[in-house]
Amino acid sequence: MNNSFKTTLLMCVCCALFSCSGKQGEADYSVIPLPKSVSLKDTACFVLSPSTVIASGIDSASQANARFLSDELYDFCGIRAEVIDGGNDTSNVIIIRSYAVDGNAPDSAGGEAYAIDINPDSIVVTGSPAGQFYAIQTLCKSVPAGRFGSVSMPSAHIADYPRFGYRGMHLDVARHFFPVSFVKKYIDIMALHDMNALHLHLTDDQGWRVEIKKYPKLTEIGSKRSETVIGHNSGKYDGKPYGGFYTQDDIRDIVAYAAARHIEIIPEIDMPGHMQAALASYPELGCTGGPYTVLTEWGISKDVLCPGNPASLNFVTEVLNEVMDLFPSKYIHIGGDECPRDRWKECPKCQALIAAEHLDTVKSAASREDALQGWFMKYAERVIEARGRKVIGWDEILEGGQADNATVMSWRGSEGGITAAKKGCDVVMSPNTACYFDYYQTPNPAREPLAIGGCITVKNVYDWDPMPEGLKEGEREHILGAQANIWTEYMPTGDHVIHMMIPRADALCEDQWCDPSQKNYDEFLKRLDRMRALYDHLGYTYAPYVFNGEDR
Ligand code: TNX
Repeated sequence: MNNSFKTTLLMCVCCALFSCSGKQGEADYSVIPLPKSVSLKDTACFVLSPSTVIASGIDSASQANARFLSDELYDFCGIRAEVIDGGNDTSNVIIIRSYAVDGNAPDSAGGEAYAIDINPDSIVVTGSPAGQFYAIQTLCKSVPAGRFGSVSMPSAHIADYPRFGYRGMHLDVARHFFPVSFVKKYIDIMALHDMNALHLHLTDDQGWRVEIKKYPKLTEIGSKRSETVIGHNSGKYDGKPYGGFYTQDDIRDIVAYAAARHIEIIPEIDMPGHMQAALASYPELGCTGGPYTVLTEWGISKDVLCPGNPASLNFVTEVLNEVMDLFPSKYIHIGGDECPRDRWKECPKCQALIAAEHLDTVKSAASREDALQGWFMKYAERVIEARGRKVIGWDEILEGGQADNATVMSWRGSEGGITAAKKGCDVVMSPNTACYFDYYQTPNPAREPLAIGGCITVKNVYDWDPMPEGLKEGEREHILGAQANIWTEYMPTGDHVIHMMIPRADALCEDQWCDPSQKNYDEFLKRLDRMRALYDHLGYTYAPYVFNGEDR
C-alpha cells in the first residue's frame, strides 16, 4: 500500500468515526468476480451511512436497480440508504445513471458493461440496466458483511465488463423437486455471481415438473413416483411417495423474479430420451405402448418417445408451444442426450418413418436410428424456430447430422463443443471435467455427503478456461460462454444443492467473467475468504473443504 493511499484510508476512517455511530467498516473492491480495472484515487473516502441517499434516474430500470441496491446493502452490511426516484442530491449520494443520462457510456460488452466512480461526496454508477445491476453487485460485495453503522469506501474508478455473454448455471428439478422459494434463492446466488442464464431441467424419467394445460396427466401422474432408490441404485427403496411440480403461475413468478435480476430462464424439456415420466402419463407416446411407471431409480431408460407415432409429434408441438408461452427466453432447450435406440430398432412405426423419410441414406449419421434422432431434433427445431426462438441441446444433438441451427451444450468433455464451433454452431461449454457440480469436491468422498462420483475441486473449476484450445479466429466467436450443471439425483434438499454450488460457483464466475490474464488462484482464495464471511452472514450452507485445506 503506498503512503498517499494510507493517508486516504486514515482520513476515511476518521470521517466514518465522526459521522455516525455503530460499528465502522471498510470496503474492498477486490470482489468475485474481479473487476477488469480498479483505479484508486488520492482523495478522501465516501462514507456510506444511514444518511446516504440513493438517487435513481427517471427511467424505471434505474429506479428498480436503486431499490435493489438499497435492499441488498441493508441485507449485507445493515445500512439502509433511502431511495429518491429521479433525485439529484449533491452530497452523500449514490447516483444510478443509465447511458442515456450519462452520455458517456463505457465500452459496452453486450450491454453488460458498467462504471462506478467513487468520490468523497458521491458514487456514480453508470451502465445499461444490466450493467448497473452488475455494478450494484460489485458495490454490495465490496462492503463488509455484518451489521455496520458506517462503511468507508475508498475513492476509485471501477470499469468492468464480462468476458462471455452466456454465464449460466443449470438446476435439475426433475430428479428432486425444489420449491419456488428455493429456486429464488438459487437465482439470488447466481445474481451475486453476475450470472445471466438459469437452465431449468424440468423433465426427466423420474418426474415431470411443469404444468402443461393440454396434457394434465403429465403432472397428475408424471410428477409423482412411488418411492426412490436408496444410494447408488442399491436395489433398496425408501418406500416414500415423492412428487412436486410448478404450476404455470409458479413459472411466471420464477421468470419475473429472474428477469428482475437480469437472468433469463432457459427451460429444458428433455426429448426424445429421458421421457419415462411422460410415457407413464401417456403410454401411447412410447414404442411399446407401456404400461410405464415414473422411474424410481437413476440412470438411462430404454423407453423413449416414439417419433414414428404422429401423436408424439403433436405432443412435442403442443408442449413446446405452451412452454414458449410461459418462458420468454431466446433459447429453448430440447435435451437430446442419452437416448438409447433399442425400442426404435424394433418399432414398426419408427422403421416405417425411417423408410418414408429415407433416413437410412443419411451419410452424416452412424446408423438409421441416429438419423431418426436427427430427424426428430430437426422437427422440434422447426416448432421452436416458428416462434422466432433458438434451439439449444446437449452435444448428442449433432449426432443425427441435421439440427444444424442448434446451439450446442458441450457436456461430454470439450470435444462436442470444438466440433460444433468448427461447423459454425454456437456453443456453451459445460464439460463434465470442470462443470459437473454433482461430482465430489475433494479426492476423499468419505468426508462428503453421497454424490454421483468423480471429483471436481474449486481449483479444477478455477484452472479451467471455457475457451477450448485449437480453435481459430472465426471459430472462437462461437463459444458463447460457460455453464455448470447441478444434477440432483443425490441432492434431496436445497441446502445440499447449495453445498454443491458454493464455492465452486465462485470459481466458475471468474471463468465466465474475467480475462485469463486476471486470474490468479492464490489471490482468488483471499477474495473468497470475504465471500465466505458474506455466506456466513446470509446463512448459506456452502461446502467448507477449500477453506479447511480438505480439497487436496
Ligand atoms: C448425464 S449431462 C446426464 C444426466 C445425469 C448426469 C449425472 C446429461 C446431458 N445427462 O441425465 O443426471 O449425467 O452427472
